[in-house]
Amino acid sequence: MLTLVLSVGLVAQVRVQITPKLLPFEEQDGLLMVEAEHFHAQELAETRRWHPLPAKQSLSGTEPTETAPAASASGGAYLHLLPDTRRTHGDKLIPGENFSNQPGRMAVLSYRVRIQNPGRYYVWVRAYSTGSEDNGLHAGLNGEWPESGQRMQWCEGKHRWRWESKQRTDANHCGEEGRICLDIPAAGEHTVMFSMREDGFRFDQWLLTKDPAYVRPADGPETRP
Ligand SMILES: [Ca+2]
Ligand SMILES: [Ca+2]
Repeated sequence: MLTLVLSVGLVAQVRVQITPKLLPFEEQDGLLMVEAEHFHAQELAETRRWHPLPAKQSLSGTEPTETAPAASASGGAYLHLLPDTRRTHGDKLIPGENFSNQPGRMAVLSYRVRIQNPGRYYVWVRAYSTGSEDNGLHAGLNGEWPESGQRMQWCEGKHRWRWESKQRTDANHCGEEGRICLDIPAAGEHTVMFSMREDGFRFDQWLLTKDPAYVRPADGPETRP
């Protein structure tokens, strides 16, 4: 295992682990940061699938031409949930096809983690959104999808990578801070999971922190796909 210490935005220093994805990612000092493209399993991906970009394989019929998000993504790669058939609010919303308000039903990613310090972890995700229909995601743990992991939402920072931890609610469709969290019951190995809410989602990294006052790292540069 190789551990690098990188400077991320305004945050002093964050540990980033480069680990073979079949081995668990290890939490240290209440923090764990993982590249989205380092998942170990993808399930329920018949209708929508996470494609690592830049992709080596051909994505016939759905191959995107965009390169700018990849250039500014951490690790030079990210996941794009394709195909994206609901690009604007005017495109038809089809639950179970281009939208899933229910977590754990479509395009489910799994990541093995090893936790030393159990308890409540706040979930942050680095995403790149260009509109209003590519900015929703669900988080879960060990095959369960608690209310506190549902409906992650991005409204600000379009056309750039942005860390966010907001939950869409009836009161605020752009999301409320401090609500997205997973309660890890015991030390040891667990599986952190993410699933589709909206197709077209671009997913670069995620992190868990025990700090409820975690300061959001700076946005990436504005780029256009
Ligand atoms: Ca979409
Ligand atoms: Ca990445």
